[in-house]
Amino acid sequence: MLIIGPPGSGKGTQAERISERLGVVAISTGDIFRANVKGETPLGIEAKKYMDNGDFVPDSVTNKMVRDRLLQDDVQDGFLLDGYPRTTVQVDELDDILAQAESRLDVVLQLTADDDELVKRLLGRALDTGRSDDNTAVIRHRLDLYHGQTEAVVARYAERGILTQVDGIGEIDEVTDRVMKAIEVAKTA
Ligand code: B4P
Repeated sequence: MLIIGPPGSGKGTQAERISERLGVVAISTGDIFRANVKGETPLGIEAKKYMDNGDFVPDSVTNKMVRDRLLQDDVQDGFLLDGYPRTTVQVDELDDILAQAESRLDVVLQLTADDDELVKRLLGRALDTGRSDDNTAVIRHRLDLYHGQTEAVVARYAERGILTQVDGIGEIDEVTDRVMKAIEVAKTA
């Protein structure tokens, strides 16, 4: 399954909980990039140039990283991708990877929240973690990219009839309850 949402909608937060409850591996492209930035690997040095400005890391780099990750043994029984695909080029790549693996997506979950709430949450996170991409100008840019590019990704999955929307506003536990119910309904559909 996939979890899609604007920055700050709770993707990473909910992905961790879904992963625990369903026993599926959660893969966050943002986390992989951040681990590489921290380790100062060649991938991290490349990704940092984009992440600090709130830009997407180029599709060529991101696609290769996801392809390599999805070939590993621990995802053969299923996975939850958090933060990928974010562009329609990435949707095409994922289609290709899944076709090769003779696999398919069961559920695409979209977490929704309004921009003002998202800015508030991310500025709150900046105080706790000091993430370099959590400042007002960069957050606004990340939101623009979501509306300009990732909403087209959401539309593609809606056309395929596998999109499930969940309201991301409310207490974290409350959102988790909604998410788990939505997955249950989608699985039996
Ligand atoms: P991500 O790591 O995906 O960052 P994000 O969009 O901010 O989401 P995250 O998962 O961290 O936050 P969440 O909403 O859970 O990406 C970072 C960067 O990596 C991108 O900008 C880009 O440069 C690059 N990148 C990643 N994937 C890419 C791709 N496919 N292609 C190209 N580039 C890519 O939570 C945010 C905060 O809200 C947390 O502090 C949390 O505690 C809080 N929160 C969560 N739920 C809440 C709730 N219900 N109420 C109140 N607060 C809540």
